[in-house]
Amino acid sequence: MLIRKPPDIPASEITPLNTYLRRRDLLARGAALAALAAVSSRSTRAALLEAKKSPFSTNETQTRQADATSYNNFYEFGTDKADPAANAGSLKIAPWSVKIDGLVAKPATYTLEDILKPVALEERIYRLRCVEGWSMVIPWIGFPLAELLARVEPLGSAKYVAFETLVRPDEMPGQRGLFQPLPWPYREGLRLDEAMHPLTILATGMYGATLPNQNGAPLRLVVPWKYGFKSIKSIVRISLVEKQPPTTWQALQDEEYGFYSNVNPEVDHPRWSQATERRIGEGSGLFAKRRPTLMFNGYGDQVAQLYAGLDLRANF
Ligand SMILES: Nc1nc2c(c(=O)[nH]1)N[C@H]1C(S)=C(S)[C@@H](COP(=O)(O)O)O[C@H]1N2
Ligand SMILES: [Mo]
Repeated sequence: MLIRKPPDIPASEITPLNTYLRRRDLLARGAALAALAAVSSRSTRAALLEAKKSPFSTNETQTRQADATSYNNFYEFGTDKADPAANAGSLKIAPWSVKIDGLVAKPATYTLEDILKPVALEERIYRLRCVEGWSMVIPWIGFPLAELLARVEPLGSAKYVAFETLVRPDEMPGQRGLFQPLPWPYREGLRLDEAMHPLTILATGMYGATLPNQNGAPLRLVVPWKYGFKSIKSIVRISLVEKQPPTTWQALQDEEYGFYSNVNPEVDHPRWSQATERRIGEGSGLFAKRRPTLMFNGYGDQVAQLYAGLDLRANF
């Protein structure tokens, strides 16, 4: 497995990642708690943070790492599934900072290192279901978004959270030239209670390593009960706002892509059914096995109460 150095962390401080990987073997052999991921700063002694296997993880078969890192949607690098893996190497992910602004008591621009210093990383094995009708099971490494939001102290007037990916045409071929598939920056949004839900994470890694650029390095959202496009990659700005923020896919086609975009087998996309899905790695073409798509992608026990009283056909 290729282990890349997390951005901005000197090699001398990276040893604990190896510890983490060694302990992952223990986990595989059945040890209850183990995994260790490390984030440390240059100035303070290396802090070792316990990355436990989350109780929120699914025990379904994981998608092959090679598939999860070569079949991607990241339109900043092109619209074909193979484009992000081919082109995302040009993205410079260090240094990286995220501006958190809007309706918060403590707006801040955090470096990636600032963001990671106090958090305990966890491995979360989540399904990712794309609106196009395919799904994967990916072992993410990350931490609840709620922990970061708490640090900036959202004001009572904050009702939604808006996210933006960076605009950097020099490094992102999909952002230059005549044909640009989307308006930039790529934007997404969540209601504040969705953003604060314990299943909503910011991921910094997958498969025991830092995130490959094509999967949204160095920091991306993962919201497992919503279609994949809500899980915005390579985030540079998070804004707490009062009104429902515009999102990229809604701006492009609001008949087809709603704000909520909860995985819902009962609400079809106008051009295709959402009742079933193809699990990547389980055959293709004529031999593709299709699985039933589950309401809220199978996370209904945890999230259905967020939508009590909301008409999910009108609010798709
Ligand atoms: N910035 C940005 N984020 C994005 C996208 C994108 O084009 N740009 N595509 C989305 C879509 S449609 C999906 S299905 C997931 C795919 O994540 P993965 O490539 O890690 O599987 O990323 C989402 N996040
Ligand atoms: Mo998607």
